[in-house]
This record gives sequence, structure tokens and C-alpha cells, in this order.
Amino acid sequence: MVLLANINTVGYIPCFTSTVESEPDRTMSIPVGNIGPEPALLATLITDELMATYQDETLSARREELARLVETAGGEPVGEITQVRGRPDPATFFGKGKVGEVGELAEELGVTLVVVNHELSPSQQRNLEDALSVGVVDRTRLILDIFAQRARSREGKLQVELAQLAYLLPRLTGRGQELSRLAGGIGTRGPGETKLETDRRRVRRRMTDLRHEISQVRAHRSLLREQRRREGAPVFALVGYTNAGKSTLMNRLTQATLGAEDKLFATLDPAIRRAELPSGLDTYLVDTVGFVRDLPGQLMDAFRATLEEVVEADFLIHVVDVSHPEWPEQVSAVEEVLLTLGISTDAALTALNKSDRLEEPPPEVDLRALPSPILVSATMGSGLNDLLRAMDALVRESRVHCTLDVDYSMMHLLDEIHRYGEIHVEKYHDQGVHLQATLPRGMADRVRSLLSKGH
Ligand SMILES: Nc1nc2c(ncn2[C@@H]2O[C@H](COP(=O)(O)OP(=O)(O)OP(=O)(O)O)[C@@H](O)[C@H]2O)c(=O)[nH]1
Ligand SMILES: [Mg+2]
Repeated sequence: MVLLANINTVGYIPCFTSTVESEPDRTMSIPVGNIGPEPALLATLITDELMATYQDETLSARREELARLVETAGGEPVGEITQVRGRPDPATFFGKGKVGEVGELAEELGVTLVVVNHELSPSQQRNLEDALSVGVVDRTRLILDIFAQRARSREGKLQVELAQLAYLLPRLTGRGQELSRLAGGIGTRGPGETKLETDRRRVRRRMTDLRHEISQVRAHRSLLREQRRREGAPVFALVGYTNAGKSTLMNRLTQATLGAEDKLFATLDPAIRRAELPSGLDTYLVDTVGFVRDLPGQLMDAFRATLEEVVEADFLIHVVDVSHPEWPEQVSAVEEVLLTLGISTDAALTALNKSDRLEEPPPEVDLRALPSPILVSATMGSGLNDLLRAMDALVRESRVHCTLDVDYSMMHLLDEIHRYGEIHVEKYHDQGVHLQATLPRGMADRVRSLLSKGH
């Protein structure tokens, strides 16, 4: 079980008392001492849509994943309740009778928290809290809470806080009781030791400030990327489901010493390291935040600065925990996130990691749709040479042979071509230079378009 140390830190009750837009700090702190893991009742709704989309094993894996998320956030799942229902009740999410059962079970188990395995609308959450008289946290808020506890860097904290406030804003609709769960706990924590603001006007103002600060971080990141691009080394981004082994693989391939742990969302901040391919070619590897199914939209929006490292990479290495019983479903979840980010998986390799745990190779049929699947074990070091060779091949394939006539007025392009390309023929004549060269595909397209426009 994963329990976080800061469950024992001082908690607080954020008090939102009214919608009056005044200045005094409405967030007050009270010490709660050692409260230990917070007992939670897990509640799942199996709708027709879920039943049509997933098999029973996947549905039970989703419930197990929720338990793991609750543990990661510092809670202890002590009971579980499930309802099978065509679709959610618009007012209370679960049907009226089931809400009564949830309330009885919560009382019997003595829990102060019900965690719902879905995203609730603001009114569903309010109605449920009213009916149950305990705190209700949905899956989105749970994930945001984990991110808030994990955020260490300034950039990470800014992004998490923005995501949390974007989530909270529509939920602070003048009731005065939001976030009033006893002793803080899951769903009420801000990133690091900061308090989560609950006054609407100040939330809006803070969101504007955060967006501004994040845009500066983005600009800085983009500058660094531009510098790396000028070096001409191709960039590989490691993407994958949380806990797949991305950081472990990155450490292996680059001799880095990044934190890799058996925890969900161990990595939040991107890390970029150099690696040398067997051909001697220098590359950059980017390790970044792991994905999860139904990644909250607020997080995707707020983490744009981080995710741009993936979007802007030349190639992807999709790291899959092939020892996980639900790995094909995790692959689909990652592909869905990539699709949302507008990233194509054309230039991708698949690292089927943790193969040391397999008794036999995965069935061919499961591998068919994956781009270049390679069995590896980041901890044992097996398959890494195959992966590095595949990375080399991918870079080589992406280079194109081109014939270019560069006018003397465009000589600035020649420098760039020399730096990143391989020149086979170079002949100077009256109007300019005739070249035959092999260039990275993106650069070849750009140079051709500039030459055709004549500037
Ligand atoms: N058996 C086995 N365990 C592995 C392997 N690779 C990674 N692990 C373990 O899997 C756990 C997660 O590894 P990480 O490298 O932190 O995974 P990650 O994908 O970076 O996870 P997040 O940053 O949380 O998204 C750690 O306990 C690793 O030791 C492997 O090849 N075999
Ligand atoms: Mg990691």
C-alpha cells in the first residue's frame, strides 16, 4: 500500500462562508495532528455505456485502479459499493435507493469520505454530499489531489493549482460549505503546503495570475527547445501509462538518476537528458508525466507547458507495462490522450517493458496494432540494444534525400543544411549552389518551401 508522508502534516478547514466578494482571508488553519490514512468508501456506477465498451475484467480493473489512487492520495479503501444502472441519475448520480444504501454503508463503516469512480457534475456532488452527510470526492478531484501532493517544482505547482482552481470554480456556487470536509483530507489540499483558495473572486484573480506565470514558463521552455533544435539532435519523448517504467527506462538509456518509484504519478516534471545511439548519433530523451484513463481535462489544459515537450518531440517511445493484466486497455487510454493532444503515433516505437515478469511472450494478436513493438526490461537491462537500434533506424528513416538549388540570396540556409544534413554533392555556379543532401524530414520540407517562395 502506498501512503504518503504528508497525511500527517497539519491539516486545515478551508471555510467558504458566503459569496460576498471581500478581502479577508477565508481560509483558516487548524491542526489535526496524526490522522493516519483516511478511511474511504469507494462507489462505482456501471452504466450501459461502460458495459458495452468494456469486459468484466476491465471494469473490475478500473475499480482496483480507483483503490490504488485512493491509497496514493493517502486514503484507505475500507468498503466498496457498485450500482448497475442504465445511465447516471442527473441529480444524484446514483439512483435514489442506492444513495440511501451508500449512506447506510458509510455510517456502518464509520467513513467520512465517499470516493466516486467518475466525474460528477457540481450539482450531483452537492446533492450527494447533502444526502450522505459525508465528504464526496469524484475521480477527477482525487487525481488532482494526488498531483497537488506530488508537485515539487515551481512549474508543477503552478500547473496543478491552476487545474485545481479550474475544477473548483464552478463548484463554488454560493453555498458556503464547499471543501468543508472535516480535517481537510483528500480533495482539499493545495500543491505543497499552499492552501486552496475558496473565495470566488480571489480564485478568478489567482487563475489569471497563474495563467500569466505559466505562459512565462511556456515561453522559457520553448526557448530551450529551440536551442536544442538548433543542435539538430532528434528528440524522443517517453510516454505511457503511469507506473509503466518510463523514468526507469530513461535512467537506463541515459545514465540519469531520476526518481522512479512504484507509485502512481511519481513523475510530474519533464526531464531531458542526452543519449547516444549505436550509430554515434546524439539524441535527447524526454521523460514526463504519466497518463491515466480519463485524465481530467483541467489537468490536460493546465499541464500544456509540460505536455508541449511531448507534442514537440520528433519521435515517441510508448512505454507499456506488458506485465499488467490490463495493458492493452492502458495502451488505448494513452493513445486517447495522445489523440487529444493532436499527436500522431506514426513516428513511434513501443517498449513493452517489465518483460522480466512475463512467463511467456504476449500473444501476437495483441501486438499487431502497435508500432514497432520491442520487449524490454528497464530494470534487468534486456532488450535495450534492440530498442536503441530501432531508435537509430527511426531517425535514419525519417531523413530524406533531396536535391536543392540554393540561390546566393538564400545562403543563410546553407549553414543550417551543413549543420544538420549530410552533404553528398555541392557545386557552386553563377546563380547559387547545387546540393544533393540527406536532411531530417521536417527540415527538408521547410527548406524546400522557403526555396520555392524565394526567401
Ligand atoms: N519488474 C520490473 N519492474 C520495473 C521495470 N521497469 C520499471 N519497473 C518498476 O516499476 C515501477 C514504476 O517505475 P517508474 O520508472 O517510476 O514508472 P513511470 O512510468 O516513470 O511512472 P510515473 O512517473 O508514475 O508515471 C518502479 O517500482 C520500477 O522499479 C521492469 O522492467 N521490470
Ligand atoms: Mg516517472
